[in-house]
Amino acid sequence: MPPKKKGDDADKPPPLIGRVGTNLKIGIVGLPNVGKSTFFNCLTKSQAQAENFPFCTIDPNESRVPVPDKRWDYLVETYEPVSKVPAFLNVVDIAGLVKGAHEGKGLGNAFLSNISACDAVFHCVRAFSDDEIVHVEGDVDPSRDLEIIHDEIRLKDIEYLNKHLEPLERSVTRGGGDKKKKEEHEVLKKVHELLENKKWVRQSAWDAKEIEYLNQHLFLTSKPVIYLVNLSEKDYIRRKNKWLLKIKEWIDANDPGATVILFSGALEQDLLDLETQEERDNLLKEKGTVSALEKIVVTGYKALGLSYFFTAGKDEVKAWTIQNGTKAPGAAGRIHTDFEKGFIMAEVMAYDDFFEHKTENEVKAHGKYKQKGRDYVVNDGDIIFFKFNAGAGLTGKKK
Ligand SMILES: Nc1nc2c(ncn2[C@@H]2O[C@H](COP(=O)(O)OP(=O)(O)OP(=O)(O)O)[C@@H](O)[C@H]2O)c(=O)[nH]1
Ligand SMILES: [Mg+2]
Repeated sequence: MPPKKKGDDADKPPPLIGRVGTNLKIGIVGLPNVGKSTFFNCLTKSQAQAENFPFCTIDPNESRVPVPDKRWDYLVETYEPVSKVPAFLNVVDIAGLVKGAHEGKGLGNAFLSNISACDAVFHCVRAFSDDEIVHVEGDVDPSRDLEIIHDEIRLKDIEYLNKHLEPLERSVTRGGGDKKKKEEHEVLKKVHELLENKKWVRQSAWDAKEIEYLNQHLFLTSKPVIYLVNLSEKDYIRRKNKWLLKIKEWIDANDPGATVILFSGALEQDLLDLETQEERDNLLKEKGTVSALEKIVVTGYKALGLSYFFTAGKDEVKAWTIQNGTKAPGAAGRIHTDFEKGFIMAEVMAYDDFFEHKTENEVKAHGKYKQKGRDYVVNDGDIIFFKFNAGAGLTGKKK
């Protein structure tokens, strides 16, 4: 094995529960016919099939949506670059899931593997009344529906866990198994206890070593969830709905501290049908409300544990997605592997300093233009110029 290069481990972000990478996705999950595809279409300006019958969606639809950011807008205004690339949130519209799904009811287990392929969940729940729109449980009752989905996902994890825990237990109790097996066994026992107590994996504190074992399994219940409540337009505008208190009580009891965002699929659909931004702005003004989509996108992106830094110049203003905690060489590697290999330093301006002083020279004049080494943990919104050794002894600088 070649000797480890200095900094190899030191450059890695701290362990987080979940997949490593920047191409992470958030999946829209909920009962059938609650407006998931309608919401997906509004969010991503796509045209996934959305009709009034359960299980309209079978295969997942995937798209990406730019992450709105005033900082990126300002950099684009300032540099007027040839190329403008914002950060994107990858979103997947998943088939509806019903009670008993973990045992194969409804569309069976396929959708669970679709959730498994995602790294966070938008849990979409219906709180609008409309006799025309079929409800698979017969009537509208969001806290019951939240419970169904929450439970199905947990039960699926129990089923998966038992398959792995039993052989491990046999081997460890027989005195077999190395240190790693024993450690894994301890972690899986803890997972078992949590799940049996109706808790999700992410509702417990885990140390770095435990996270390594968890990440060999990627439990569905380790994924962050954002709850999206679909209201009628009227209820959304007046921020009132007869189910909201019950929803809050359910969240407080089952997922305390979770983020809940109200939206109206009907309103978002009306906005989507308009042709220009001006028309959309006028409609919102007339109704005295705002669209919930921006907040949903930004919150979803954060739930994935992602952030971004900027490169900014006349050629291009670009937001580069990184996992939170990424150090400067890893961030450089997002642009090009050579930048990581030949990393010399990162020249960094915090966005707020750039906004305050308006030009790079003024930021420098105020002593806020910093040169950072390989241990620097990149902050969300940093504007970075990387200096790297281009291999042939050349020194390069990337704007
Ligand atoms: N009144 C009302 N109807 C809605 C709303 N959102 C969606 N619908 C209607 O509900 C029906 C189902 O919408 P979809 O978006 O296909 O629902 P889904 O959750 O993707 O359904 P599946 O793919 O079957 O799981 C469609 O007829 C939509 O027009 C809403 O906010 N209000
Ligand atoms: Mg659908």
